[in-house]
Amino acid sequence: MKKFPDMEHDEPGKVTLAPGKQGEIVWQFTKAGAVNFACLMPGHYEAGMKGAIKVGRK
Ligand SMILES: [Cu+2]
Repeated sequence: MKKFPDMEHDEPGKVTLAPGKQGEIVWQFTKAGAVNFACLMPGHYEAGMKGAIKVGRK
């Protein structure tokens, strides 16, 4: 995923937090499969702020 330094995180599926703070987002998955996620702050993806979620079938 490419970086978007000026991106604002005002969408419900995204959040931007100050260091040490906590927040919450809710993602609802409607299909089975793999979902990759990552931080879009410059350099964070490269530093490992990324992950994957495996969504199983009901
Ligand atoms: Cu980050």
